[in-house]
Amino acid sequence: MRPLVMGVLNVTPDSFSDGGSWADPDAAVRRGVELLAEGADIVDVGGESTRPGAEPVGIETELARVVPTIEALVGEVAAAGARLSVDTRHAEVARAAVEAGASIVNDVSASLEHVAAETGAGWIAMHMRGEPGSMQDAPHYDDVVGEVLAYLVAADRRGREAGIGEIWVDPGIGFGKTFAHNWTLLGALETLVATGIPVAIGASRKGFLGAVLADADGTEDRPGPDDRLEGSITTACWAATMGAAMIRVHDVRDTVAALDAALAPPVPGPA
Ligand code: PMM
Repeated sequence: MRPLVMGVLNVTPDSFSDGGSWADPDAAVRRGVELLAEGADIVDVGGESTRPGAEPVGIETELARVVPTIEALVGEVAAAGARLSVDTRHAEVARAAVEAGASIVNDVSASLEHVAAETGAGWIAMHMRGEPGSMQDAPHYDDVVGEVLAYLVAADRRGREAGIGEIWVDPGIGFGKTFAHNWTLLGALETLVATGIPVAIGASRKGFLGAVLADADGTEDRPGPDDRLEGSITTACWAATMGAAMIRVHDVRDTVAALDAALAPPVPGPA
């Protein structure tokens, strides 16, 4: 079965890939509608960039970005049979977003289980080492797969104890991880899937793909976030084949088409 495709909608001036593109509310809503038309199952609305080195924004700013966007999209999303999630680390923002119509808290801090439990929303618990401002300063693990797995299994347990009915775990590609950590985690995705907890994954347009694509075309020029489509699609298809149940992407139309091709059932050879 094809995993759910979550389309990224960052209502921020500074996210690493689409920052600034949809910062004005009308543009954000138009982009949300576009993501639905491209086949997104979930539209993930974020009002604070978590790119490496990002400065936190105030709660009021985050609320002012996220809530009107969600309110404006609720009808369209329902009509498309899709859902809205809020990408936040802050309880107040998560609560207000669910009140406005989001039904999933996409929590890169894996600390908002009580908000999800109170509001009846689903919860995505993502692994991050440190804070966005400093997380890429020499992250170290003795056993990256074992440590991320243990963290996510513990988060799932906390979520169930809090009474959440829908829990996802996400290894947090790029969040306090080196190039090697990211590839090791992707390579070991099956181990995480084997826990039986639904796995979400977001590798779309991230920096570790730029490094590989530069080698692949031999130019050694690192493509910017908007030119990492091949890597984004390849990792999405890999993750789906390994059993991930949700893939978070910027390029929804291309990813959906590639996933459908990658997961097509085997058919007898040409007649
Ligand atoms: N990555 C980003 C933001 N939110 N949420 C989840 N669950 N998983 C991710 O990998 C993830 C996320 C960073 O990407 P962006 O700046 O393009 O939103």
